[in-house]
Amino acid sequence: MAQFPNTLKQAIEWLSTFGKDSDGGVTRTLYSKTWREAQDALKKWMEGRGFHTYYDSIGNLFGRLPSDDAEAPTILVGSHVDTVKSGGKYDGAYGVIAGVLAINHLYEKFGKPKMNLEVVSLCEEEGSRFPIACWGSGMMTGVYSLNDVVGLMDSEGVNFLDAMKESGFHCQNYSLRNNLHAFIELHIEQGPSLEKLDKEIGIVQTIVGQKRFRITVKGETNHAGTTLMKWRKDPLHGAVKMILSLYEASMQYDDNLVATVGQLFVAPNVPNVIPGQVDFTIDARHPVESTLIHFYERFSREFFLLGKELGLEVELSKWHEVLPVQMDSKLNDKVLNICCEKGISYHVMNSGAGHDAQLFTRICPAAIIFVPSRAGISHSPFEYTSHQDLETGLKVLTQLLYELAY
Ligand code: HGY
Ligand code: MN
Ligand code: MN
Repeated sequence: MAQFPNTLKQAIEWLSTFGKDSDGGVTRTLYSKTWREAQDALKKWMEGRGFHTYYDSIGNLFGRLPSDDAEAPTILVGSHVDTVKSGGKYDGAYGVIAGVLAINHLYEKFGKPKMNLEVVSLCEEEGSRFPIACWGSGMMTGVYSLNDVVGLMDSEGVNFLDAMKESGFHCQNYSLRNNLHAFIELHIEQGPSLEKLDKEIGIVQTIVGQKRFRITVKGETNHAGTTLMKWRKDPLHGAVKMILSLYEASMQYDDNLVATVGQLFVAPNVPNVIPGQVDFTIDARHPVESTLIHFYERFSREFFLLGKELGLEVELSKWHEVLPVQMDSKLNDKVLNICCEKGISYHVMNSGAGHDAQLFTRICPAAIIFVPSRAGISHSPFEYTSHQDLETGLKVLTQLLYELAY
C-alpha cells in the first residue's frame, strides 16, 4: 500500500496497523507509543491533503481547512483514536478517517465553505488505560481539568502525568473550545439493531448515561490449608456474592439497564493463599438518570450489608460518570432528510455505547450517526462493518457537512 491511503477502506486498514495485535485486534491506549505513532501518521496524512494540522496540549489532533472567513464558526467532525485492549479497527477510527475524507472531498468539489470545517482525532475516549474516560472531549468541553488526572495510575503503576509528558504533551494553560457551530460523529453502532432491522443508518436520539465504579473488598489473607472455612474473612467469597447480587438486581429493571463487571483483581492471586484483597469494576448504564441512581443505591446497599455479614471491609469509588443526553433534533432532522432524499434506509434509535458526542452537547449542537456492526460485535478483533455500509455513512456525513457549511 502507498505510504498514505486514498480510499476509506485503505485508510481504515492503514490506521489499524498502528497497535495491531497478534490476534488481529488493535490496542492503542492513551499516550502509548502506538497511540502517538497513529496520531503523528494521521497528522502527516492530513497535511498531505492540504489540512492545517495542530495538536492541543493534551494530544487531541486537529486538521482544518479554513473557510473564506477565519472568524466564521467551526463545524467539528471526528471521533477518538484510542481503542480498548484488543479492540476493533472501526471504533473511533472510522469517524476520524471519514471526517478527513468528507472535508477533503467537499473542498475539491465545492471549494472554500462559508464555515470552517475541522476534523479532530480525540486523544482518548475509552478509559482503557487510566481510570478516566473521554479525556480528550472532556477537556475540550470543560467536563475535566488537569486536576482530574493528578495521581491517576494505569494497571502497571505508570502515572498519568508522566505518561502524558513522555508522549510530548504538557497540558499547559488549556482553554475551552468555543465558537463551535456543531460537532458531528460518525461511528459504528457497536450493537445488533441496524443489522437485525436491515437498516443502513442509525440516527441517535439519546446516548445512555453511564456510571463506572471500582469496588475494593478487604479481608484476611491466610494459609489455604490450615484456615477453617468458618474462620475465614475471604474477600473473594464476598466479591462473588456481591457480583451475583448485582447481576440478579440488574434483571429486575427494564432491558435498557445494563451492568458489567469487566475487571477483577485478586491479591495476592496465589493458588494456596486465601486472598487478602479483591478489586472489581462495575460499568452501569441506562437512558434515564434516576433509574441509574436507583440501581446504584440498591447494589451499593447490598454490598455493604454483605461486607458486614462476612466481616469484610468494602470501599466503593465512582471514577466515571456521564449523564444521558438528547442529541440535537435539528441535526437529526437533516440526517433523516438526507436519508430520505438519497433512498437510504434509517432507524431512529438510542445508543447503548457512550461517545464523545455526548460531552460536546455541553457546548454545541451535536449528532452521532451510526452504521451497522456485523452481529453487533464491537470492542473485539471480530468487529466488522461492510465496505458498502462504511461508504453509505461517509456519503451521509459528507452531505450533512455540505448542507451545514456551504
Ligand atoms: O464503552 C463505551 O461505551 C464506548 O465504546 N467507549
Ligand atoms: Mn467509540
Ligand atoms: Mn469503544
